[in-house]
Amino acid sequence: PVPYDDGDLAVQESKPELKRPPMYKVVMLNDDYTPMDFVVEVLEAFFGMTREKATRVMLTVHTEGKAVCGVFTRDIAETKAAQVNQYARENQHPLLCEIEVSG
Ligand code: TYC
Repeated sequence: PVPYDDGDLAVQESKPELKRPPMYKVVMLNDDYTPMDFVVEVLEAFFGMTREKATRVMLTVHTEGKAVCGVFTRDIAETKAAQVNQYARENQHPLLCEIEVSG
C-alpha cells in the first residue's frame, strides 16, 4: 500500500503490479524401446545438455520412470515437448515428453 491508498480496490497500487508467469516442467517418460543413444541425442539437441548431463538424465528416466528435462514458461515448455514428440515419432521411437505445472 502507498500513503494515499484508502483501501479502495480500484487503487492499482493496493495490489501487486507484477506476477511471475507460471512455470512448466518438461518431463521425459521411460519406455522399453527407445534406444538410449537416441534419448541422449534428444536431450543434447532440444535441451542444450552436455553429453555427460544428457547421459545422467537419460539414466534417471530409465531407472526412475521419468525425469525433468527443464522448466520453462508455458509456450516454451509446450513447444519443446511437441518438438521432442514429433522428432521421436519421425524416427519411429515411442519416446514421449509431457508437461506439468511447476510448484
Ligand atoms: N528404457 C530404454 C531402453 O532400455 C531407454 C530409455 C531411456 C527410453 C529414457 C526412454 O526417456 C527414455 N532402451
